[in-house]
Amino acid sequence: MNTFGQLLRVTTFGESHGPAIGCVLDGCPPGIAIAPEDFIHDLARRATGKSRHTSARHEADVVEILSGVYEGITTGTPIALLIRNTDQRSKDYAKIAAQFRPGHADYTYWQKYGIRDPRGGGRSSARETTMRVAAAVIAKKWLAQRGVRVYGYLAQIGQITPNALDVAAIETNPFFWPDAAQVPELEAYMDALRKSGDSVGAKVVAVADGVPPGWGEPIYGKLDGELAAAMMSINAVKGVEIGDGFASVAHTGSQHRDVMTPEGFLSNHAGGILGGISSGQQIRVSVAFKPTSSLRLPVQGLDVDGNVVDVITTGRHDPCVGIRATPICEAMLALVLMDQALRHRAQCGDVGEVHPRIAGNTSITDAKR
Ligand code: EPS
Repeated sequence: MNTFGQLLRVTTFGESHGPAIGCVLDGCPPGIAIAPEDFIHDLARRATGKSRHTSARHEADVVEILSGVYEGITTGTPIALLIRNTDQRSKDYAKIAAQFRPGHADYTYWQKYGIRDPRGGGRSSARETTMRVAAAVIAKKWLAQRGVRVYGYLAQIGQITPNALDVAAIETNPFFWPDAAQVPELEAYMDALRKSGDSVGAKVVAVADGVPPGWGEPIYGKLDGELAAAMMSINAVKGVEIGDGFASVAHTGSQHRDVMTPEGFLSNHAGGILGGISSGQQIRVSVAFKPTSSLRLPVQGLDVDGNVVDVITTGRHDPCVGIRATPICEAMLALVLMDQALRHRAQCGDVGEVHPRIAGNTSITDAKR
């Protein structure tokens, strides 16, 4: 399955070392201004080779708009985007072409299909996430026109957590870290980790401000359910939480409920979603990334014939895939929100329109925002 979404349908294609990667965004409304330059900022935020803390592969990630845009405006027809791969080094994968990297999708792809493209991980490579970010540039633009702002930050690397949540700091460092004072500590940690040849996990938080109440379809199209599936579809993701997530287990009901006042909600344990529908509060999704499985540290493993072998991965791998994942989580949040907004509009009327049975405007947001 390489497609997700209902009214806004995203299909991606391509392999890490194939000639190109691409996507088709179907169902996008007409009238959105889109130029090739619009993709540059977010694609660069996600790209490899931007700091010593990520993979050294250098891809230009130039977007070609193949269809769906006329004179710089979306026409309502399928939008096809293409990015040519230019910096593949497939010989790095020659040794492991017939081996399974422990912790990697090599093994399950082989078991399922009996064939796999081993070059750069083929379809299982994080290279594919480029196209999600590209597609979401359009979604973010559409959402912004409706007052919705999507952003994210890194909330943990290994054992290190932010001491502060300073939104202004996020884009000032290569980690998307919300506390600038901790950047030297992160750099020292990542330098030592990279030299050791090991990798580490991370947590990303993606948020959306300005989402009106009403987006999300109970029961099988819940906003939180679709966000969980969308985040889980990102490479290396092992956990997703909405709002307080697993911490809610230790709460009592009286602690956890978000009290409503005429001035707004007094807390946001729910992460902006009640019963699968947006409440008008900030949407907050946390995403757990496992440590990169491609390591140059040798490990005992198996080859495709069942022989015990020493597996050593060469190539240009990220010591922490989570570092580049903030724009990817933002992208999935934006694409799911836009799809849900279009579905809400289809069933209930215009975005932001108040249902006629609702007396006055009772919608409230976070009191403390
Ligand atoms: C990746 C392995 C590396 C990364 C790649 C993701 O590929 P290669 O060995 O070919 O350099 O560079 O990331 C990207 C190219 C990208 O654009 O994100 C993997 O195994 O997931």
